[in-house]
Amino acid sequence: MSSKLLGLLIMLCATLLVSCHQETPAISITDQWVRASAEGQEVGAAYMTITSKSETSLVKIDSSIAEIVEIHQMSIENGVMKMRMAKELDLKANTPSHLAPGGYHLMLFDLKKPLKAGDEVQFSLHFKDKLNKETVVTVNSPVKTEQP
Ligand SMILES: [Cu+2]
Repeated sequence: MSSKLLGLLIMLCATLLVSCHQETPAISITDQWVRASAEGQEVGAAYMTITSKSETSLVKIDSSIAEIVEIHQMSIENGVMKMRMAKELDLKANTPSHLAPGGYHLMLFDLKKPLKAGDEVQFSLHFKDKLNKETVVTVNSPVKTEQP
């Protein structure tokens, strides 16, 4: 094989590796949205589907619109709706976690301004895996009046 051809092959392999790596992000966020707030309302809720290629945990969330963002779980106990704070949200590999009305959601406290339909809210999601490696994923969520 000529060295020229070999060089071309190496280059081709490198290109393939790079493009392959870019196609599948380690953590992907889909179906994200934030519920529009009513006048005078100081709390809000955000929803999304999170899928990670490997086991990890959502440990912290920052937002452009709220001072504090907590992970909450809603459930019905003895006919009473309860909301409980979860310190973190554990994600299994390749298993989508649905944050949706009636279940898990992100609770936004001390809104800096009303959540108006058509606006966008930015979130920085901090994940920590078993080796304590942190990954930050930024996502823009549209504000909607009802579940899309
Ligand atoms: Cu809540």
